[in-house]
Amino acid sequence: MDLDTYLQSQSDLIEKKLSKLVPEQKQAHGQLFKATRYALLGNGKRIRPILALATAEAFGKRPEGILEPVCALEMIHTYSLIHDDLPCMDDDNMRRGKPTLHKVFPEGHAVLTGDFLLTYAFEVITNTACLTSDQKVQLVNILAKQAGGYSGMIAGQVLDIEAENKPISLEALKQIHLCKTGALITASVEFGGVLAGVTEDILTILRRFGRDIGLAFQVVDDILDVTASEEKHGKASDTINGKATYVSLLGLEQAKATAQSLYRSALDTLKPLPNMTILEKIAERIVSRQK
Ligand code: GRG
Repeated sequence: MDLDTYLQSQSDLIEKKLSKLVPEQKQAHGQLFKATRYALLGNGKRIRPILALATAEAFGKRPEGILEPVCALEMIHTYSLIHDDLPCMDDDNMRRGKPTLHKVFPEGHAVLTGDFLLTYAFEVITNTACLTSDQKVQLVNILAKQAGGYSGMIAGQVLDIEAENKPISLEALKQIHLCKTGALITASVEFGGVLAGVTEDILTILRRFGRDIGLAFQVVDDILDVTASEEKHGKASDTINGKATYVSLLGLEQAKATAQSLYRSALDTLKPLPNMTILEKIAERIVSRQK
């Protein structure tokens, strides 16, 4: 199967499961599910759950039965986008090619939809029938840590806000990117490993791979910020928001070289493991993508 067909088929599985987890007909909660479906369904690349499924599959675990926990990654990611777009943060008008949630629903609903997705993600993991209690605890721990506040996504967001409109070193920007974007991508690869029941040694390798592709993902996002149109990228430019990027610090060519170097490092990390073709191809797509 070629990569595009693979990505589409995994994305379809994820979309279907997300829709089932937040069903349309559930009307007992005011507009909560309607707002959640607006933000969650359609148009996302689903790279985090796809990475988790691909990692699990590389170790022989089929997607059936593990779709719920990988959807939890997409829920956390979508909550972060909703909150990041709010007037008190980036104040963005467009996300995933359509108006941001707070432009369509009241701002309070957008806050609460993000809160709902954050907490529901953990409920979904702990409700998954085919996981052992041990696996559930591991997944909850990974997600809490990587989405959380001392070295994860929230920490990255705080550092990002504090760095706005200030000169910043490349090392400091790398730290922000690793936390803000890299942490959840690392969690996705770790999820795949835990779901397939790999050893701690393999998890360590996967974590290193996740860190490289997570950083590469954000460096490419910085590149697309200046090279892709808003229509293609689906959101406004970070440069306009007064944020430093790899391109603003290094220039376009050097930023591209950095993404390539992270890609090569990610492939080197996987070398000791067999059957890594699909992860290698996804890593390549992360650095060559156009949106
Ligand atoms: C919790 C408020 C709060 C923020 C956390 C991750 C984050 C910090 C904010 C999201 C905003 C952002 C632009 C983060 C950088 C990561 C990134 C490139 C997000 C976009 O991810 P894609 O490209 O988006 O996977 P799709 O729409 O395809 O899912």
